[in-house]
Amino acid sequence: MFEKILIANRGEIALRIHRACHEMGIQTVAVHSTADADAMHVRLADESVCIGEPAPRASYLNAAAILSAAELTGATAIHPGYGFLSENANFAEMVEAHGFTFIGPTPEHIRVMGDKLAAKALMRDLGIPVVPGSEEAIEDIEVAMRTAEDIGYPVLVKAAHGGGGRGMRIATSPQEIRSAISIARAEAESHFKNGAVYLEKYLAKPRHIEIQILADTHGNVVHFGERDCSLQRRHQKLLEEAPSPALNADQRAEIGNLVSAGVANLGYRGVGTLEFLFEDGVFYFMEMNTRLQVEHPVTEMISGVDLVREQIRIASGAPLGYYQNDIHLQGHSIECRITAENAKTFTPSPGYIADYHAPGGLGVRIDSAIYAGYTVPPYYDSMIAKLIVHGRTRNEALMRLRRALDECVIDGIDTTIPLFQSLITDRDFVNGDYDIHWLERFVGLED
Ligand code: MV4
Repeated sequence: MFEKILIANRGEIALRIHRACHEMGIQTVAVHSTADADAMHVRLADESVCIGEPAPRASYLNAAAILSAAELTGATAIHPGYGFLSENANFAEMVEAHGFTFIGPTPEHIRVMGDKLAAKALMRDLGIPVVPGSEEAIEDIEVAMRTAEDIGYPVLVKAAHGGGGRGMRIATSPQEIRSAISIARAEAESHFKNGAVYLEKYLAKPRHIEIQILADTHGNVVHFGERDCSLQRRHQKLLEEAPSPALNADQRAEIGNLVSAGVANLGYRGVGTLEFLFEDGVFYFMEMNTRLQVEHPVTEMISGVDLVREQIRIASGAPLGYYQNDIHLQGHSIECRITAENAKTFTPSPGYIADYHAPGGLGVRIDSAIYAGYTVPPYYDSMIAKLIVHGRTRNEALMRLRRALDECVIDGIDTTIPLFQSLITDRDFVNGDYDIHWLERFVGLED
């Protein structure tokens, strides 16, 4: 097992990884920008190294500085967390080339999943249902027209190397195809430096359902069921829950087993998430994330498995040590991503936190790196805390979430707590009756 791990991240996820390391008797090295000298992830780590100026490019994305910090402190493995360098295949390659262990999948698996078309082709060949669409990037408008006729309108033009909904355009008829392609291509070119686009059947009211898997280097793969991440605003998730109110046990087992079998044939290692759109009882694979995800705690709460501990064990070559039959999903978990933003306008609200009180009690978990007297810097993601609850039933989890939100004190900055307080009284939400477009409407009605 590793003696010392460098955590190449900041905020709550750096703390989350530190906690798993310390429970395993592993020393931690924090890296930080000049803006984060007083951050909790630095205070709790055994050692820390300043790696640059506040701008992410200069610090948390600075691969050379991070490798130097590992060399300097004698860390033998690097955990990238989420965001930043976590899905950068070149970084994973550099880490290994310098003799460190990258706590994550192989660079090859990261790279192929970054190419949406290649990922879809791979998954289809592994027996996983994918969204119908073009199998290659669009080169010829006539071919694109024929593909669109085959799959049926409306169709969606998507960026092959995209993400976050950029480079996406709907075409509802043949007349709209040409312009949809050129607009999507231009957007993809400017945002991803790659103008490759492809076609998919447009699903009007799906849910976003993702399956968590874990694979060791001995060929064992297990799944932990799904998370429902349909509640998003501008492609940012606000609230996630597990299990999904929309799935039954048979549907869960069926997609879970398909995914596990596919991932076993991939020869994948570590944690992974397969994202699906789910409509009218049918799953359609969209993308695979090769990192630990923000919302991983809801899966931990219903499974009792520490996913970060498992990542570290797998990276060290240890076998899983349990089978699918040993995994029992219990109760219901909900996560709220609390951000430093105005709850009505979503205007960023960085600044000084004068007072802070975290809720607690049975079934309540806070993953956060804030403290009373902390100043939220303006340079990074606005998420300041994840409030995660667990209950025996969805209703118990909802009641617990309501009282935990009411207990929470974060003074000095605006937060999105009031938005969650209003969301959890909404009838549709309480009934679990929502799709990927529901939250934008709800937020629109709020102001
Ligand atoms: C789709 C879709 C409908 N049909 N693909 C948005 C981000 C990107 N990763 C995939 N996205 C979508 N792809 C087909 N064929 C609708 C969306 C979508 C969406 C997906 C998940 C969660 C929220 C969303 C909000 C708007 C659009």
